Amino acid sequence: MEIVAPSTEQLLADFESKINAEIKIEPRDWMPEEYRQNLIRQMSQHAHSEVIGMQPEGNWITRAPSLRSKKILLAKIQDEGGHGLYLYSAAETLGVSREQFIQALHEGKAKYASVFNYPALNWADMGAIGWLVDGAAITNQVSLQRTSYGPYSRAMVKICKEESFHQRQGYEIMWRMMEGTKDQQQMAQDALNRWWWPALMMFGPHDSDSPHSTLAMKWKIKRESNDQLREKFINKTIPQAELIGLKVPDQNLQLLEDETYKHGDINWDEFWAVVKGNGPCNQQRLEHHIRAHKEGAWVRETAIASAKKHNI
Ligand code: BYC
Repeated sequence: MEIVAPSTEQLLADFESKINAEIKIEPRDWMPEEYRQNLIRQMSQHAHSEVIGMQPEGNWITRAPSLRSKKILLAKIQDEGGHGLYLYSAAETLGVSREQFIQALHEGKAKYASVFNYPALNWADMGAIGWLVDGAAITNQVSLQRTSYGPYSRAMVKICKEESFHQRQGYEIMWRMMEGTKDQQQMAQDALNRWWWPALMMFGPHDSDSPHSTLAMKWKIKRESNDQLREKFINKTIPQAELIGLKVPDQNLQLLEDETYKHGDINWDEFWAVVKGNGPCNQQRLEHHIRAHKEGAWVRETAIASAKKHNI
């Protein structure tokens, strides 16, 4: 009997019926090239965000106000490095090597979350980053646990467990500062003022200006849109701010009849400037990564030599 290879139309129909039936797409399954490319882009950017995101907090390990807070911050930052590893490994299943991902980052061809291009000025920023940045990230990542690509989805499950601890450690820092002196309360409010809008920008442009969303939603790479997730985030975060006496820096914030919030206009010019490399710390973040990568070459060489020696 002659075996006939399925046509591209048949392969696409099978792929889409799996997506519709909530069956995960796995690395060896056939997938449309656009699906693969969109995943490579999003997952590698996500991995880079985790690793570059270690920098604003890493700067504060030696200046943490107590041994307890130092240990917690150290563990949190280490987790972020781990998240980068899960995500690079998951992205490598799409046929791109780790070296290629890092090279694209260093050449400015791959992005990472815009929020990490802002400076962390004082200890209250450690609270604001954990509470708002990890809080925004977890809102997005809970949704991505249901993404259609198996390795990405499984990486998200593990990451979300750790991320919820991160969000709470940040909120605890803010809450303790709000119970402190007037100066400490002002520091907490100032950190919220500076991180609020960059955290809202983490969800990306409005749906109407998001070129990748249509396909990503159709093939369930993304399960909720940029605006839907941003709304979820503000609805859970604003009551948390109010509970400890903080005020969200949005003059046009509205509480709607259904008890949900509508935020004021986001400064998209600022967002795109930061995305294009012109934020306050873009150059510093990238230079630091390139330097650390060069200085760490001997670790990679030793690990490879050892793996070869032991036939791993
Ligand atoms: N920053 O069509 P769109 C963490 C770009 S780290 C920079 O909506 P998409 C943590 C976008 O790439 C976790 N660029 O895109 C770590 C695209 O440009 P390209 C971070 C952005 O992909 C340490 C263009 O704008 N989380 O938790 O459908 C310490 C058009 O956008 C951003 C993730 O990475 C941005 N914010 O949707 C503490 C989540 N937004 O690629 C905490 C994974 C958009 O065409 N990523 N752009 O050149 C996603 O869920 C999606 O990629 C996004 C954007 C929702 C971000």
